[in-house]
Amino acid sequence: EIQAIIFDLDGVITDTAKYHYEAWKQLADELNIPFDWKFNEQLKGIDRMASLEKILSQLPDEGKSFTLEQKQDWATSKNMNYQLLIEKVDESEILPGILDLFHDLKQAGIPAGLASASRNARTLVRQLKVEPFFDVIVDPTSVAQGKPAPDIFLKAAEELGVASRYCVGVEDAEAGIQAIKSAGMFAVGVGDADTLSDADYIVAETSQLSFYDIRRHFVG
Ligand code: B16
Ligand code: MG
Repeated sequence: EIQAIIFDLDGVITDTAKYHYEAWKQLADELNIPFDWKFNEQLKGIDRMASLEKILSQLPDEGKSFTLEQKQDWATSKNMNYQLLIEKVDESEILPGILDLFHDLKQAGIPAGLASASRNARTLVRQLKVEPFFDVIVDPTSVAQGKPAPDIFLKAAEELGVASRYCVGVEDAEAGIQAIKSAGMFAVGVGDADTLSDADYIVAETSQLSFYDIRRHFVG
């Protein structure tokens, strides 16, 4: 039986992927690095510095000549772009079906955790007014390795006091599904079935997420 559900934020609870894209695009344009939606797919679930490294690796010299300080400045600049873009996010940006799912979990007495790679996750959770639905919000700075490593999902399970095999993880990114699977959990993917083929159960959109369907498919 399912004993806990652990959620990703960006792309599952709210569509901040478009703001991350916009913020990286502004930086990439300044640096004259080609950047489009397709490339942005690779950055989903990947933390800020690792995302920057991927973008810089597009340059012929592979970004090897940049100092750490320079890279940190660029990462900060992207984050400033991002914070401006998310300033006005409110509960109207909660993705379809998510509130119903949260209410069903509450009713069923199933605790929920948040395992987002974003250092802005707490701010967003507050702006979206979904804080009361989470029993645990993992601080991504407290885990050694980002997604696709299992660390953040394992930390959420540990803080919830539930063994991995009774946990369900919900993710929109390939790196996130890998993290859930390496944590030994049941993976629910939201999005494209080809991209998320390692998931145990896939829905195309958040509106199709239902606790009862997840429970029916669950193999622990
Ligand atoms: P920040 P998630 C991830 O959040 C995003 O998918 C990814 O695009 C972003 O780079 C990462 O958070 C770090 O975000 O710069 O705000 O710390 O999908 O794990 O909720
Ligand atoms: Mg995500």
